[in-house]
Amino acid sequence: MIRDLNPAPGHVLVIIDPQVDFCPGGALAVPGGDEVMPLVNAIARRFDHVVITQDWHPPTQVSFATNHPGAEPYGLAKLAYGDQVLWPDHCVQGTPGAAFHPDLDVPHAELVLRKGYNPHVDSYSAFYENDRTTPTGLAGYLRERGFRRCWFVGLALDFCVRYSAEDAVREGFAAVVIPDACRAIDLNGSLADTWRAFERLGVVVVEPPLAA
Ligand code: VGL
Ligand code: ZN
Repeated sequence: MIRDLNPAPGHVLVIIDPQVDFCPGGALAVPGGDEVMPLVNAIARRFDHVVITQDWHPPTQVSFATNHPGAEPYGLAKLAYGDQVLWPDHCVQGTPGAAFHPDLDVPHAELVLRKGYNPHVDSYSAFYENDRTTPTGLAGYLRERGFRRCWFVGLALDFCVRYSAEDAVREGFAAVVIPDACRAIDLNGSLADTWRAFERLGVVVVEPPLAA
């Protein structure tokens, strides 16, 4: 029911990785990534509670192709925890590319959650690192605050937004994704896989404008 999709008590907006490096001109540019900022800002104004995640890698991060001699970005590495896509160096801690995009305007965000700081394990999801077992602490934070439904916007739809929404459902939250306020990388069918995963897990996909 549409009315249930409107932000309400117990709802939190989670803005995923709205960072310079994921926008055109950045180190891991998502096509159109900068275009989402005005809509993200407008959606955020409707929420009393907002959390922002920040991809925050050390230069030694295992998902950087530069840390695998001879490897190319966008290839795969077989790591102890499974296959890991290798990325261009991006969102390195303290660098301009790791900063939030200058058009992001969400002063009332209550938590900035950094992820991907473990050199040995990447972290797409806001809830679990890519070993799928190391928690970031977000589930406990959201539960302790009494939130029941997480709404997701940001970058990239088929990586960090996808895994965050899936893990939200696994952690017992209702999950809603607003694709208009997301952009995708679309690597080897990852976007089609994302829609299938959302369907399978019961992640709700909505288009704005939300009902008044
Ligand atoms: C992301 C690839 C690597 C994302 C982060 O935010 O979707 N993708 N690091
Ligand atoms: Zn990253």
